[in-house]
Amino acid sequence: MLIQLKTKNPIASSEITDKKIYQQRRKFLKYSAYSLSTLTATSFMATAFASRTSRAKMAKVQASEWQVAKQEWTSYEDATSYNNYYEFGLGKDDPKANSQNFKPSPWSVTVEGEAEITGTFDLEDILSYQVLEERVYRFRCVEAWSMVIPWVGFSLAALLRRYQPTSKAKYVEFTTLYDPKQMPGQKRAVLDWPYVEGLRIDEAMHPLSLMVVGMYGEWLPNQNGAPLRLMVPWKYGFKNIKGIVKIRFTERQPKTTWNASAPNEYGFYANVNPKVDHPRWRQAKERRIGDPWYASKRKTLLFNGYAEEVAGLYSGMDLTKFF
Ligand SMILES: Nc1nc2c(c(=O)[nH]1)N[C@H]1C(S)=C(S)[C@@H](COP(=O)(O)O)O[C@H]1N2
Ligand SMILES: [Mo]
Repeated sequence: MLIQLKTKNPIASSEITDKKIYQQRRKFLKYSAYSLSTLTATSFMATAFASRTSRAKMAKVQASEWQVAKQEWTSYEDATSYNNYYEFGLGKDDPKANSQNFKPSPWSVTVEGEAEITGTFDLEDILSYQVLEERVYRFRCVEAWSMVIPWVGFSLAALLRRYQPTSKAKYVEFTTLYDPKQMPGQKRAVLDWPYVEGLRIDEAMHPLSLMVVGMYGEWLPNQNGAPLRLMVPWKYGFKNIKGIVKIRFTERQPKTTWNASAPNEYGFYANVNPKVDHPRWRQAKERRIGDPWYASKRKTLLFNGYAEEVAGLYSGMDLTKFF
């Protein structure tokens, strides 16, 4: 696939760095006739997901590329059954169990705030302008577990630019659907619903920031945030808001849900940093979901391994203070 190089060292191939992503992607865009990256979202839909349940068709398109480091990816089963999505319950297996009747389509997204173009747009319309690609990213939850997941999505920057943010747009805020009938977890006040997350505009515009609509070559399962969720791979998992219905450009830093609920535990930035412990546990190591019970924990990497690409966003900031 576009995001993986065939390296001699099979371990290296498991930790797909972004330089490789860029190099490989560039190559791929030039030479490939079959990649997702050459398809618009609508044709991706049409070819791969004529039926929402069809993984097989997608697998055919990608089979050869998928072999490379497949054994290093978190299994589809783990990634879709060990979830955090409090709208569907607090247990790791609640989101899958309780989201089966959730309706991810039709879906629309409202764009508000400091932008020339605002309004409510059908997701299908949004997707018709975007090029889907697959990106294999490390994913690190603040709870000290991690996964490696092949997401399918499109550049967040490309999406945001279409609305022409004004010079006052310093931040972007994202909001999850509020619908307690469909999302039973919202009947309990465990968080201040709806779930809100946000990024500084330059973080949002960074080429690694991805709007996700699929994983493992199929549409997002409901428990993983269908039909639209964020993936910012150098930040803790809770930044990656699911079920997005609103995007708002703001001048002020958005009030984000986890930060508001426990400001000393969950920062607005939430950049993965092995040296900044959570007040209740250490962050230096992580448990990779799927590793055997006897495997030792893995070292957590600064910016989740994406420091080369993103450290510049935070030059001059005290990363222990702005956590
Ligand atoms: N709306 C919403 N988005 C959310 C959450 C949530 O509870 N509600 N949980 C977050 C957390 S803590 C994590 S670790 C990731 C989990 O994503 P996954 O289940 O796809 O692995 O989603 C994030 N996005
Ligand atoms: Mo998380």
